Amino acid sequence: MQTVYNAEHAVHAATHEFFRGRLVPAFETPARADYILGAVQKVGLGDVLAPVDHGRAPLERVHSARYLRFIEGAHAEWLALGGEGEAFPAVWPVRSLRSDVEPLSFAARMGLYSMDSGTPLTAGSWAAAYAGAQASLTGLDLMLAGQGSAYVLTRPPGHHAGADFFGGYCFVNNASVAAQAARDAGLARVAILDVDYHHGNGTQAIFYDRADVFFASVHGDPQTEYPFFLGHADETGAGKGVGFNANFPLPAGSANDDWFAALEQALAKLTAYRPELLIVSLGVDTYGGDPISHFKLDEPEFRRMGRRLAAFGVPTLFIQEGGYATEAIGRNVVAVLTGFEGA
Ligand code: SP5
Ligand code: ZN
Repeated sequence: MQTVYNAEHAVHAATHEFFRGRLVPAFETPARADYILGAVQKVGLGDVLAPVDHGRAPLERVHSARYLRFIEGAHAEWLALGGEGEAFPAVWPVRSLRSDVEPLSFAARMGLYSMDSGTPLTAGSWAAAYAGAQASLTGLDLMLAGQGSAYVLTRPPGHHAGADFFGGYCFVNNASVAAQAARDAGLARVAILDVDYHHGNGTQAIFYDRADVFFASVHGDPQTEYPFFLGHADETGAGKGVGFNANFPLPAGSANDDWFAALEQALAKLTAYRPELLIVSLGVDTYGGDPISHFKLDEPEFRRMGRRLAAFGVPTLFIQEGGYATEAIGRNVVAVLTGFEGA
């Protein structure tokens, strides 16, 4: 399996994030990708390729132009105002407040274009996220050229980012950019399977009223788990998209058999859909040793996940999302990919 590696990831390097009102060391770090790259090379997964630049247009098929412009310039604005280090939002246009008027205030625009204060905006956020989207598009090119699988090694992750907001460590929704580009390249039905511990609220929202991209997700129950406000089982799509969204929330603490039972249900939905391409939002924060998540998967289960996804029998593009047990992330990701390859 070939890997497309976003080497620009390292320019997005937050030192801190908020947790319980205090700044703690950031969980989403450059070391994550370094460990994964090391593991990919160690097992000899396959060639490691650089992204090809596809420009900004494929990002604008998913995100609003004004949102992308904001992210591109936000850190420079922050510095010009006297800010130091990373920027965090602190005020949001919740119910009864207007989000149709773009304020002049930088603090207000930070809130307009975000969903949480848990996502440090750094000097390199835009460059890293832009290059990550290019890596995803390059991975899609491999699929369109007839590869049976490919892996996009990138950070920051993407699945929490919506059409016009960042959050959950995510700025540009890589899986959504690739799915939309696949549709634009002529594929009729694309499926996104999100196996990250956290519900992929951004991806779901982007395709919620559409039948041409099916979103299925297995994740921690939003009653208790981030992102809290989306990811329930009764979210099945809207308008033309009714029946093309499927959520399988599991209680925190769930372990192997419960997780794989939910995966079977998700795959049953996707089998009926008959997608031409499967995009896997591959978070390995389902690992038992993950510091911010609460499932209990381990390396053998990641291998089993890969084997099961191979048996699904559809060309599969893996795109990296979460996973915060830094020293274990490489072997967990590679277990999925080699499980897939070996099947
Ligand atoms: C892509 C992805 O996995 N995003 C996850 C975003 C999670 N944001 C909430 C983080 C809560 C941090 N809790 C720290 C717990 C320390 N014990
Ligand atoms: Zn996650």
